[in-house]
Amino acid sequence: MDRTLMIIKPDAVAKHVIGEILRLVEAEGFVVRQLRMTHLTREQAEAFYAVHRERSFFGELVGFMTSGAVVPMALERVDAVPHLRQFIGATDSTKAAPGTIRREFGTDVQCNAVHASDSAENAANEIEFFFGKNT
Ligand code: FUP
Repeated sequence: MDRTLMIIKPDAVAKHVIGEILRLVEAEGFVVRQLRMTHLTREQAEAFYAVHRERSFFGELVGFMTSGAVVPMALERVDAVPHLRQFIGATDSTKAAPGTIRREFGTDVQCNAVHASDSAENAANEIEFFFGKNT
């Protein structure tokens, strides 16, 4: 079994679809190992997305991710990282495949409902970011 980190972003929290997203993720075979609700500070959002610091959209991304509560969770499944990436769909919700989480619940490239780790190494770091070591 592998673990990955998913975040339900402020747009999806504001749409009251936390439960719907969790239902779909659990039905897909993911087991929720850690979960909490938090409101990121600017410093936390900048640190989480530090790899994008030089990108033109960084300021807007940080503004969006701090605009409301988020729900990070550690999910476990066989092939968790690639499977969840496939299941959430492309970054831009308007281009994500029908049936994916981002297509169903997001609106565009910024308000795309969820984040999912893109590698096993990032998954471990991102789970530690929200839940500490030894999770
Ligand atoms: P992803 O791994 O699919 O979340 O996408 P990226 O790592 O490329 O981007 C991280 C986040 O930056 C996306 F979830 C949304 C945001 N973003 C924008 O707001 N504008 C862009 O043009 C690209 C990404």
